[in-house]
Amino acid sequence: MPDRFDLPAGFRWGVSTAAYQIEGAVTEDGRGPSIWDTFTARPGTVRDGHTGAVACDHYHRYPEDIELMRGLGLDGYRFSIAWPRIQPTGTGPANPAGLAFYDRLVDALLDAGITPLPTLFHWDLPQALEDTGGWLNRDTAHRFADYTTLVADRLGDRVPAWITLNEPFVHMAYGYAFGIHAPGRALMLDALPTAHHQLLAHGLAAALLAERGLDVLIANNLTPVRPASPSPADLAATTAYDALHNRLFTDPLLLGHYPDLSAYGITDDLAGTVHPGDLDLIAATPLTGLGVNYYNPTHIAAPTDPGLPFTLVDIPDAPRTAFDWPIVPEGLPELLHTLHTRYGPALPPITITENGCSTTDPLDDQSRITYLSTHLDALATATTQGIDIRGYYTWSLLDNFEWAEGYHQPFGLVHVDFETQKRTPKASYTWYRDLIAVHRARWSKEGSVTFP
Ligand code: PNW
Repeated sequence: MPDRFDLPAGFRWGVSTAAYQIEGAVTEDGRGPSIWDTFTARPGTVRDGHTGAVACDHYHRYPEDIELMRGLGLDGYRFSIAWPRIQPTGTGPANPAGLAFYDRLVDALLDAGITPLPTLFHWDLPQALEDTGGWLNRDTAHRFADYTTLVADRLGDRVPAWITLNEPFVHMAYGYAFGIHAPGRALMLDALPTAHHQLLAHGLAAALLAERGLDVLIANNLTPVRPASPSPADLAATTAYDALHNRLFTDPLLLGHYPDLSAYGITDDLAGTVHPGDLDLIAATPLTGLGVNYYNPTHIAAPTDPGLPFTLVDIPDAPRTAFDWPIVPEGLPELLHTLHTRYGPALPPITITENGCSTTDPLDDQSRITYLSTHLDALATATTQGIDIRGYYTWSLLDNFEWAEGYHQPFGLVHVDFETQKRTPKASYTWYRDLIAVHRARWSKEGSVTFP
């Protein structure tokens, strides 16, 4: 069986973070309010009333955090740019202090030999744009294009590859359909236009990035979808869920059309939202790579309530993370095979842009090491079966603000004491550092081949 040391030569190792989860400094240097500032201020939204107001104070401590990254020997760092730092109200000229922060960050990363991989939108929409409808409003896609121009013009000389959106499915589902994330809307299937407007934003931004000679990716949280039983009703429900979670956000990019949601009993479809020419625009700029955020598979059964054409059910017998998410490493190659089969030559090279777990382990986080090593071994089986996988960015460098869970789900290779802001590398940090070094030595012509 291939294992993680068999991942290909040139494979890129990284870590991922997102602005609202680590930066803090939410009122500094002219940053405007985002929907997450508004949402976390509302009682009952986030566990124990936690907010990202301070988070890991990365805005001030980024040099220390880059030293931690340098210590890992990373190839790349995936972070996100806070739109409300660049345009405090989501429109108009750039806030110079906001651009300057990311300028410093990028230069410090390059000095450390780490390639910056920014995500333009990781859920922290400027509140002023939410006030005009957020992603329900088609105009937000055009505002995103303006924002992209401002950032790409400033950083594009040093940043080769860009991720447009993080997990548009989760933003639609949690933010607009169920209301458990900002902006806290509970529209159920009426949230569907936010899918199209996010994809339109991707298409507009992708063209602007490509015009500047920059590589374009998107980070989708894709899940292998399995029927709870072989019954026709469970199978039909599985196909419906797969269409809504996976294909809705990938078919338009790679095939140029939406899945036919009405065929799966999703009646509130996108007619009226999709204008002539939109699908051409969304698919026009080829993706340089597809970012895949993988956490776990999803098991689906026939619907039990009339609102949705499926029910999510537990995965029996799987071990669980501290978040109670099932641990199923073989779901990762299963997902990649499905993509390979479904999209064929239209599938661009894949980068795993997130994978990781929360654990309640102390600094000796053996359960995280087991999670990461088993997923990387599973990933290696996919690369040896002809799937082009270019890199792996673990979620996350630091324990951080885990959205509705506040600071209760530590995902970091590095422990953060949120009272003192002291960073302490966990056992998984040392393990990841050694893995990267051994993998690199194995594949470099000069290096000696050693296996632990
Ligand atoms: C991702 N789910 O979110 C996000 O991109 C990160 O910001 C986040 O910290 C990380 O995963 C860990 O949660 C997800 O329920 C949120 O399937 C929810 C799900 C998946 C990903």
